[in-house]
Amino acid sequence: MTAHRSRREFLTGLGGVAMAGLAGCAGSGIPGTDRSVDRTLYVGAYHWGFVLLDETGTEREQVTIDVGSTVKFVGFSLGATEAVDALPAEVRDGLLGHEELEARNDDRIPAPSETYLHEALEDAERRYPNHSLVIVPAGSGRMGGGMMDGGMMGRRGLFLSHDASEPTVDTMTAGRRGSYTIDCGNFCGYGHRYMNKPAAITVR
Ligand SMILES: [Cu+2]
Repeated sequence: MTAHRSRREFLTGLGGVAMAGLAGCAGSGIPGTDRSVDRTLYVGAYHWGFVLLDETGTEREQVTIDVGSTVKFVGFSLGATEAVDALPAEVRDGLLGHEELEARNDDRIPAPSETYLHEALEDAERRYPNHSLVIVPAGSGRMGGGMMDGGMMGRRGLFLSHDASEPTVDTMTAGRRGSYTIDCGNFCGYGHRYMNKPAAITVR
């Protein structure tokens, strides 16, 4: 298998936005710590949030990286069993189960007026099973809460399929200091607009 890994500046460019085209390449090999990069960060997506883990499998609310350093992002849907199985064991062990994730939703996301949050969740998992990973400057917001189909700056980020057989890996350089939010760029149902991790990455 050819390891066609993409490298690009991240956290630079138009208006300070961020990564990434659809070029994140599945198939770039074992998603473990890579000595050719400064950091490896693991980002798991679920309806409706992200978990961010470092190289030790510790979940982090916030990670600080040095400007100019190279970061490998390993993205995956928590529902993609094969992709999760391909993660390093310590990262897999650091992941939360479905019930814990749903409890987080209950804390963070208001129920829709017409139904229960759980019903909205099941509906979304069935009808809009996929997410994507986008990194945007913190506080930039999303126009209208929807970044589907191009969305803001025309970037959809790394696509995270619910049935991916391996994680989606992309390596980037942190080109600009600032605070960045992890966001979902693929419409994923009722809670999509709550699916973000504000100011999760600081480039110093
Ligand atoms: Cu999503």
